[in-house]
Amino acid sequence: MKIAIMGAMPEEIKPILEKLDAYEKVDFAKNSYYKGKYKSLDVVVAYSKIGKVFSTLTATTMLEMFACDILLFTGVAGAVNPDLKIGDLVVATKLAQHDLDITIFGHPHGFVPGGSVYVESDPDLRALAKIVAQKMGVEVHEGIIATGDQFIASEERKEFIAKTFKADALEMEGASVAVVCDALDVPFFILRSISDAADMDAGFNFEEFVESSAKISADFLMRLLDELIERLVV
Ligand code: OS5
Repeated sequence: MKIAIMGAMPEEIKPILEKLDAYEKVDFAKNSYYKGKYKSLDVVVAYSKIGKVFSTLTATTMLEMFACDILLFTGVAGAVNPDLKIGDLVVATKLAQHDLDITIFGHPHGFVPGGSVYVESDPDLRALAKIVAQKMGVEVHEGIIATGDQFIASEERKEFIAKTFKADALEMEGASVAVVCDALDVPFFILRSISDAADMDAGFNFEEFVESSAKISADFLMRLLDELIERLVV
């Protein structure tokens, strides 16, 4: 069993790499992949760089070239749901591309023929996350994540995304990773910790909280990995 662990930025995978027992760096397609061991598990860790194109390339590489069996994504997100505060954890139930728009042909936002507006994440991994949250005594929210190639710092755009996709959080990579995993039939899990509220303060808040929120997400992901190992061994 080989697990892919992905982030988009260095900050998002740094706390993961620090917890690996050993790893080697393999360069491919202008990116670095860290092949290593975490306890009994083989893992491949990488940050893709920002956005849907780079995250698609990295997810595909991890599944096809490194032959990973499960993909786990960790990182930060902007809050859409006003109940979500900085540092809160959000597990994606399903993901959509908020900037995919061929509505002029009568299709809904986020839809292209042959695809679907939403891609659902793996229910078993979500259930495991609930067990981990309970054991840790932390609250983990489940919700819809909207993805697009834009850093959102506007109430107007945020409202559009909230209304159109019923999104709870937004970011720039999750839905593209979801499309890749769904197409290749690989179970995936997308976890984000809130770094900002996608509003006019988002730029400042993001810079202030990216590191701490990225660590909250990465630390939870490692606990999920521990739980996965227990279940795979027993
Ligand atoms: O990966 C991008 C999406 N992430 C989630 C997120 C988000 N997405 C959209 N809207 C929001 N309000 C969001 N809040 C959180 C975070 C990330 C956002 S883009 C951040 C770019 C930051 C940056 N720019 N330059 N550097 C960092 C330094 C640098 C310079 C050269 C090469 C590499 C890094």
